[in-house]
Amino acid sequence: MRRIFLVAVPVILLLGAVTWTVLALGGPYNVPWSTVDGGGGESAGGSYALKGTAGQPEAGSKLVGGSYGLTGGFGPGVAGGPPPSAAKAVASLRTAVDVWLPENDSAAGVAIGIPQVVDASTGLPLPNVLLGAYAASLTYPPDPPLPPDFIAVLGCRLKPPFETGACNTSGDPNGIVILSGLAPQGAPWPVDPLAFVPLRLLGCVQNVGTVTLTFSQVVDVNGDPLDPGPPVVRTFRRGDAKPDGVVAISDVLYIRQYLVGLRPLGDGPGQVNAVNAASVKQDGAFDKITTADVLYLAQLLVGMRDGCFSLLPAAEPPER
Ligand SMILES: [Ca+2]
Ligand SMILES: [Ca+2]
Repeated sequence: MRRIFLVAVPVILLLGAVTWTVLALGGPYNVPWSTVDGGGGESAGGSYALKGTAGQPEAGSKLVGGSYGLTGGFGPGVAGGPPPSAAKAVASLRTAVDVWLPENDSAAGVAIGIPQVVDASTGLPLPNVLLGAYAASLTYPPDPPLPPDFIAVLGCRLKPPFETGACNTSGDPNGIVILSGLAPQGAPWPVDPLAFVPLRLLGCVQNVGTVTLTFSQVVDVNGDPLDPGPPVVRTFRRGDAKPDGVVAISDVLYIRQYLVGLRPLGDGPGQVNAVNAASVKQDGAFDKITTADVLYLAQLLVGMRDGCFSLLPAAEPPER
């Protein structure tokens, strides 16, 4: 079979994908970053084939006129794409108890936040950056199928000033909550929380459940992208109120001390992990931290409940 290959290197506007970046060297001029999409690849029909390429010859070349310059390049992921953002949004995923409206009920879960915006290179805070919008996902071990570490998401609520947005908890079988929010006037950081997601641990004390927060996009109030930073991963263990990896009498003590105001919630040293504590005994629509959690843990430790907090049959009295 005879095949004719036409290499169309110069035909940039028809087949190429070219990115132009302006080096604004002065004056109020701007050409926004953009692409002309087409791309290379092969088209075939009958005994003919056409191979196209992108506009390599122009990439990296620079046109200069007076005090202005224009540099050609490629799309994202290839050298010559948009310059990396100088600002990085630091993400947080912390455990918390929130009042759930309009039910006016409390719930234990995770608070999603951006507590800080820093220079991506130096790590120093950038106090003048105003946040404009974000998109994120929260992934967790789902049901079904039913792994021993699965976690239930019980809802989602966006918080001011990012109430305008979306919070999709429609039972994704892959265990994903999709979040997005918009603050048209801009919001100074810290914004913590952006949203609150009540969680319930349905595993047993020997299982660890993992929740991962990933910001796919964060922009400032001008629409300029910020480096969204790496994913934030949190692990949970039902009953591990003092989060040290084991369920013990100290966890009973931690919850009791929280209930009488002697110990705070939080993720730091000496603080009570709200999700681990509240999930011991599950409580209707949302899990709360109550004396029932103390009781269930104590019963587990004396052998009255199994590792999943189900009551065990009472032991037979010894024969005489
Ligand atoms: Ca513990
Ligand atoms: Ca509870």
